[in-house]
Amino acid sequence: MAISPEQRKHAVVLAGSILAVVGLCWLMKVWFSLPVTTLTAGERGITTNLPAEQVSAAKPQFFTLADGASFDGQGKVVIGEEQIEFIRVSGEKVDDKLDVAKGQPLTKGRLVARNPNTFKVVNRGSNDTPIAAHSIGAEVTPHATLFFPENNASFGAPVDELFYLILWITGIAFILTEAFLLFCLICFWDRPGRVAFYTTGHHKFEVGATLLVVVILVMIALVQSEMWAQMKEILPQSYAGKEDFETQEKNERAVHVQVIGMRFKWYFRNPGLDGRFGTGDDITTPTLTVPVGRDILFHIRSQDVIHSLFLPNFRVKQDAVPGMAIPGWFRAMNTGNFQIMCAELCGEGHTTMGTTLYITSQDEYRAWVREKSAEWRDINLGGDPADPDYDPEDAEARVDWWSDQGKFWNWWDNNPVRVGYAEDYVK
Ligand SMILES: [Cu+2]
Repeated sequence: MAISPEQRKHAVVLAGSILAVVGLCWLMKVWFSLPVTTLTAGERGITTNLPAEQVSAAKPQFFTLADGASFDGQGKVVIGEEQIEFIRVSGEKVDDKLDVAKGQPLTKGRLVARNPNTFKVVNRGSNDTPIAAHSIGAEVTPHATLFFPENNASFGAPVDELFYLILWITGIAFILTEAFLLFCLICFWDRPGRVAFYTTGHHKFEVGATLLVVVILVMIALVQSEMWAQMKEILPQSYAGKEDFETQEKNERAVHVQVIGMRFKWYFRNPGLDGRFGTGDDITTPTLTVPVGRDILFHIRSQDVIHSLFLPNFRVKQDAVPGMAIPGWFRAMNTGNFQIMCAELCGEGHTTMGTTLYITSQDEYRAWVREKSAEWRDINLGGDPADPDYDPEDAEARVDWWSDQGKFWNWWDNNPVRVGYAEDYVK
């Protein structure tokens, strides 16, 4: 079969179009995989790579950073009276166009430094000074692979496989259709003497293409059904209110936490040493601390609008819907510090809803609960006046802080929802 010069030209243009689209995809890939470290400032403070032990040693916050937090660009953060010193371990200069680098107060806004800027806290003043637990968060590493942050969930691998399967199918379809579009644009544009070709389409081709799409969608639905059941329907059992903490630990029960989404914060509650939610020894935190290698059961409620708890490293994204207590679970494979975000546009502060998930060893977790639960019992009571360290002002601040925080949990406890989408909801 002889190939006319016209056909050869068309073949070259088609090949060129495919290459052009593949090239654009590659550029997008490079662009989106640029790692970025985000230091979050404002009410919720600054995210650094403070080691987890130091963070969990920090007492719960009872002042916000909005008053007086500043970053002088030399690596110092001032919170009230307290100075926290940072050193930049590596990386280029932080963008000095940002207010924060000029030493202006960090009230709102973000300092974004490109990797490999790593900050290390070298001095955080007195260890006894209560610091916003998530103001000074730990390192939140992007852990980026091509498209995903590193998977750390026991059920994560098939989720990623499904994503890549869909990406391959849609990617190939995208490249072929875009290349064909480019090809048509170039080869069939207006030329002297050329007459437009009138077509009403190709019926068999259309039926075939539609059937192909149906087959692909049904296949994806079948492939993912088991995974969906495992992630969303088969939940670990809760022993909150049935066994105390030590018994639950001995029996390796699922760790049950409650989550409140509100504009614009997440709050997490651990039932504490009595293993029962809604009592004085509950641990309330703006960050989430849970152990590695155990089932983590959570219930999410929203106090206002729809939020979505997003744990990118755990392939968990669960809406918080007003009027519902929605359960979910995951099991971490490795310890580390990970990002928590809100994945539902919930208002002007939506992007500031980020916080940190600490996955600790089981022993560290037990020590953390024992210590924090006792501390929280103290906070609820304003401390023990017999304690040599007892400071009335501190006690007042604690109680104030608690009454501020406690109202969210009072709201939770006093407005039980009867309908989650699972039957096992326990208060
Ligand atoms: Cu939100």
